Amino acid sequence: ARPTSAAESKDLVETLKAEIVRKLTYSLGKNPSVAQPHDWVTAVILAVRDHVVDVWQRSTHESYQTGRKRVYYLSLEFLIGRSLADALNNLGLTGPVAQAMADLGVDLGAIETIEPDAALGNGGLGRLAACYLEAMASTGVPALGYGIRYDHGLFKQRIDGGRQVEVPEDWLSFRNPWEFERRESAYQIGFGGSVVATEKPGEVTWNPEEAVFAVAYDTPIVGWRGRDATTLRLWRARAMHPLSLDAFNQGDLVGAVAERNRAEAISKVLYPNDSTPAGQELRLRQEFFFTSASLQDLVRRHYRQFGKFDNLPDKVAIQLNDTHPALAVAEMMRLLIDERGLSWEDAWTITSGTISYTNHTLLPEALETWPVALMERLLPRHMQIIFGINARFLDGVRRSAGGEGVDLASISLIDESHGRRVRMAHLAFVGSHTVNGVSALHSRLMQETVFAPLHAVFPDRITNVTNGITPRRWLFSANHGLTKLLTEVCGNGLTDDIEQIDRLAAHADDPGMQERLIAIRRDNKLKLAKVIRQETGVVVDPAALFDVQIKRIHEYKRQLLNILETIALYDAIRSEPYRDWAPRVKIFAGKAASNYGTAKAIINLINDVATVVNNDITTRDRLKVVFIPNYNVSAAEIIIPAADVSEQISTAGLEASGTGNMKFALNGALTIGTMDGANIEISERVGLDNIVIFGMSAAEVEAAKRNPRPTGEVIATTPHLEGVLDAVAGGAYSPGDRNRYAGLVDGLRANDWFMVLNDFESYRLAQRRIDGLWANQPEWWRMSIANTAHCGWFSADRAIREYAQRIWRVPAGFAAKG
Ligand code: DL6
Repeated sequence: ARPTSAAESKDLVETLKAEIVRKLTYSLGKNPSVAQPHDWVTAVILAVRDHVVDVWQRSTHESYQTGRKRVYYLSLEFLIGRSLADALNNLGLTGPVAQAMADLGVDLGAIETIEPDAALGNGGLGRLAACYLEAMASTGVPALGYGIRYDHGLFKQRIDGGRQVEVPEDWLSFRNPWEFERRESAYQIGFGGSVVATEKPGEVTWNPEEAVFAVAYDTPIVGWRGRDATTLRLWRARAMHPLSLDAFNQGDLVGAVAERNRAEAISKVLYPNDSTPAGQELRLRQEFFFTSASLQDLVRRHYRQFGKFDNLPDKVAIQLNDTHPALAVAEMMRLLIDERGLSWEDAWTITSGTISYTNHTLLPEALETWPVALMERLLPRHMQIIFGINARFLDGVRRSAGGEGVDLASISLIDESHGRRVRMAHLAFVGSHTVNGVSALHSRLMQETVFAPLHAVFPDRITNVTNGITPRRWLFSANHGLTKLLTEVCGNGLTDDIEQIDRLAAHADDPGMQERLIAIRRDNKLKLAKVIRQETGVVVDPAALFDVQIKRIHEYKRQLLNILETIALYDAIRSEPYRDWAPRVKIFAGKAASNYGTAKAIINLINDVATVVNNDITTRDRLKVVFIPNYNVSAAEIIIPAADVSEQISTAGLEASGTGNMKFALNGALTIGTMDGANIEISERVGLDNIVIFGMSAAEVEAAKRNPRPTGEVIATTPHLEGVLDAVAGGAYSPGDRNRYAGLVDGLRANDWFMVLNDFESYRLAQRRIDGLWANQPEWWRMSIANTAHCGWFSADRAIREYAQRIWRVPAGFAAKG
């Protein structure tokens, strides 16, 4: 319970002090006088974890007792970031723990940054999973997230001579104080081998050639006000036989641990790919490993509790976060048929009544497929089951009314056109009762494009749940100044129901309110300016407009468009240095997949442009360009509250939703963006007069791809573009290596697939509109307030309630107002 009097507060601080010192002494074996900063942070986490565990055990026990339906969220990625500040904030312990630490002579703020970012994900998809686990705890939806406990998360990015260098990440090097190892919860995961018929007709046994153990590690995730907690259960791969004694005795030390190395490789490292499938066998092993362990775990738990399976769809909802866990469809069938003796029909009713699938991308190159031959070798029983599902499915369609007209090849789970491959999205689609996209546009495009043939067969299956973000991390924790003002203006109820933030709208034109917001933003910008100076050596002026694009580097996200326009702006300032230019800082951050050459060239170009621009005295007070290295969740928490402009400039139709767009708008940045993903819904909520929209629509992009305008013509008719491209291609920004960007520019000239050239002028004009708005500060802040006031709907709590009601059919424990 939260303290209600000064005496209670004092008692709480004293208790916390004792708890922390106890952890330091008895769990870490350190005396406070010799403890190092990482000892302190570990001791604080251990002490806070005890408070989380109290909540966790209560909620786990309660949901078990009441037999409530539970959600299992399967995701190959959880991009968690740091957990301490979040847990303290949700428990209402931030102040008391800070005081306790201060009494012990330690600055909590300073040591919090020692906690490593748990970067078990690449980008939006993994961060969404982390937001949703916290939101399920905050809305009272009983849930367990399943994933992999990678030894090494997403690589650290260094910038060396302007280029990205990948450095291995090692988040477990100081152990992970949040987790509990569960040796007793270990499952065997088989690979390879053969499938043989048993004596019973129709019954088979899979005899895997190889098996590894999946060992569970549990982390409790506490929700708002510490009312509830969910579990993140991550699997670690362990060898069945860690040491071969035979090989060891013969002196073959490498051979003695070969099995162990092969087994443990499964959970060794996160594939650093975003929007392109990894394709290698190890990835398929990872996918099956965590899917099988998770299903074995939930099936066992269910049977122990209920002693039967026919009620599984009433008690269990399994959400597949993209297709990475799509093998769940086949594995659930295998577990029910081969291991529990159910009939195919009953197993199918249960499987498809339990599973639902979220699609996160329509990029054709990102849709996972696996060669049939590889699946047959690695997962022979699953391949049989997939063939069985496919045969029944196609047969059913063929026999149905109108079935003769259906193009079976387009709906088949097997793609026969590129050497036989299993289409994982089709498998997930057919095996699910509901399939959702992550923004209104994306869900409509799913129906009209990639999934159109399947949508025709199952017209009610695709639905939309627009993504959401947790306001606890992305507003309350990240932006204390704004949160304080908001609770004053909108009332304390805001923290339980973020949609009450709309009360701010009434103050949009109030000069006093605007002044306060300006001061809050300035503080946030000062903090970011300090980080920029530390990380890049560049000094930026907090009075300048901070224009930010932070996300994975990808051609469709169009950092290239941004930097080319920056060059045009630079040229314009130099040619008219005495004009009244709005001073700007162009801020970039993001990682490129290690094998994505074009994305890495774009990072290089941004850094090269930064070097030229930042050293030019003509533009010194008007324009700065910075690339902040090693973008991660913690960096985002500092950058977003300091942004004036949020760049959401993907080629229309290609960004499924975006979630950064929501974080920025909620914190009051103005969006410059295309009509893509959730930008459209942001524009609908904040109003078209409070967002700067430019560029082609998704339909126009499609039309332009079908009937492309020659790029030479586009360049010739677009002011400034030829000069910018020539300068880049000719080495104006890479004087030591004049050819460095010839290939990048040649690629654009050859094919404007991502509409960088086509959208250039519209984007440039939109940026000049931004300049005009910045010059009119009362108007700027009116718009900023409208953004904050109307973005409460993009909360993960709203999204989770939608999933709970419409897809999982599980009641949320807490109503919106807490
Ligand atoms: O749904 C979360 C997030 C969206 O906001 C982004 O728009 C989308 O690009 C991202 N998708 C991926 C794709 N990976 N795969 N597969 O990360 O999902």
